[in-house]
Amino acid sequence: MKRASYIIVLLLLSMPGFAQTFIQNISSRSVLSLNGRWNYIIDPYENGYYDYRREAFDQSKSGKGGYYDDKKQDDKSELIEYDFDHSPTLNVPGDWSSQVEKLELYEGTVWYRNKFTFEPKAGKRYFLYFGAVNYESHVYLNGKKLGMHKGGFTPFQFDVTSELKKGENSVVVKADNTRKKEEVPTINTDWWNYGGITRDVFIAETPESFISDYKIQLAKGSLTQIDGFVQLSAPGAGQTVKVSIPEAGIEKTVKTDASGRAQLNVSLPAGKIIFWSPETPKLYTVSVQAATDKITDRIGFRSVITRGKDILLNGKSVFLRGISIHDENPLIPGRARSEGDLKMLLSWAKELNCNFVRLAHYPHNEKMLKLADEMGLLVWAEVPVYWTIEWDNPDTYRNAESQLNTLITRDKNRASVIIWSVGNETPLSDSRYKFMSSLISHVRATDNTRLVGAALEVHRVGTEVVVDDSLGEKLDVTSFNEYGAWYWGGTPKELSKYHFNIKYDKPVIITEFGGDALAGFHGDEDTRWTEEYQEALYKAQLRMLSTVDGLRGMTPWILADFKSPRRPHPVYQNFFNRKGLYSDTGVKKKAFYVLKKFYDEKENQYKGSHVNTGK
Ligand code: GCB
Repeated sequence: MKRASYIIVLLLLSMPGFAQTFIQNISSRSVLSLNGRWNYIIDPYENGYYDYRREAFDQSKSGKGGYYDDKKQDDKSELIEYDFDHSPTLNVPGDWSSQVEKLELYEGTVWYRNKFTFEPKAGKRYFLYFGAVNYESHVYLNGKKLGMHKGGFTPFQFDVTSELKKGENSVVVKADNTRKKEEVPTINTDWWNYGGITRDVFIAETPESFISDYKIQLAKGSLTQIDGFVQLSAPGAGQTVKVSIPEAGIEKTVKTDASGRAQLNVSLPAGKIIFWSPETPKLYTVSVQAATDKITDRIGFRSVITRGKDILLNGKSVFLRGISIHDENPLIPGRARSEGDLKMLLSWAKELNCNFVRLAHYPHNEKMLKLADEMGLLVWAEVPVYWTIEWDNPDTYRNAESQLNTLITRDKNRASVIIWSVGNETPLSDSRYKFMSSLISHVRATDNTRLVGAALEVHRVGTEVVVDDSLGEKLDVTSFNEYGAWYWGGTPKELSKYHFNIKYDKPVIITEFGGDALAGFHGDEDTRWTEEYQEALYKAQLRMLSTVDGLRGMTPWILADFKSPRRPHPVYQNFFNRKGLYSDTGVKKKAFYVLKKFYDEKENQYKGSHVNTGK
């Protein structure tokens, strides 16, 4: 981000009503976890937020009266109609939909309360951090409003240094997962609207003046130069920052400018660095040190660019053997809660012989990206600009850009991330073109070291399948979803008559194809919902896609069955989208082995590949 806009964002974020920007790699700081059982109150009429005239308590003169006061009776005649202490509890992190039967389909407000004891230290600053709350959250500490945040999948935090008390503290969150037309995502999606505090909550400690952000990555297309910056919380020119990577013998001292930012350029010692790749996911311990603060991270170094129809990873042509993944553990079923859940999903992708995952359709847990770094999986990361959102609404645009910005800010040091995606299956129109073009420009201005993609749609002209979306000109890859033999094109055996016509000289990534199969339901290849239909569909798709000139990757839909209210068929779906290669009990379906075989072959074909090999 340019310096001026960085300062404007910081100013904006420090205004009341906005959650503040977060601190890079905050979980590696000294933290007090607030995960555990939180008391909750279901509040469909938002009684704890509005009075009977529907005036918000927290906008009133006294600011009192809401559930966030977490009040107890002062005397026995006092009327108080809520009581967190005697209310039931929910696990945090964890969506409410999967924990309490009556909340499975609930969309509205739930209040959460957690009490904790604390001993603030002099000279330290404290930040209350939320990994994600779906969708709108209002956060209060000891009765005082800290701010609100929108977006169900992005982290946020508040500086609580002056609000924290020695002894007992009470944090209250109003979480509201009401779907709204103007929001991102909008009301219509194909996934469960899991509500609540779905990711970690903690209090992080920093020195008074601290390292707030840094980017330490190879320069665009370079294998010899690290480029980046370190941002300190305190403005002021001439502050010293030292960046070291001991294992690579790198140590560099730089000075900040007036905004507290130091630019970083380091030439790599020739032959000393092992570049990160799925085959060798080498991470280096990188430490960043300022006068009063030090932070370490595990960072990999790799380059990614396109040349013609090739994707070059560290200069070599790569085929992206991918799979799409939702942030959902089908065995719960519910949002992934722990590192174990996330590891399970990525291990399943590894079993399929993937080197790539599409983390659809919104920012996944930060830990997922760290695991992908460790396990050697390339990542397509996405924001929920999904289907038909309000293209003409400036607030909707600001919201989408802010989610994208947070995603990039959070994950920019992850070698695994090679593509930022600005959306999925958005319908052609002028206003949508403008909206999405602005998002693409935003990515390019914020992080030019990755590729930009979007899951586009295709259209059919007779038996020709075309990508007639001019947004394709602005993207680095021609990436699209196509549902031949499921939503169009008849049965799998009829697919052979279709062929693709793609006008761009860019790598092609098929971001979705697939079909539903109920695990254990068998029949012939023409019978929908059988494993045999899905298996035949995968075979026919892979045959058809192998004729696409420039095919350089795919992320079929999807790793595992997932919950969706759009899927009510009582026999085959039972509110699950059944396009998973794994069932909701973790059993592999027949199509799994078809894709794995294809990936094994691709792996061999691309072994030791140099520029312009592969089809
Ligand atoms: C799509 C969407 C994805 C759906 C999938 C389906 O095109 O991108 O979110 O779940 O199709 O199963 O229909």
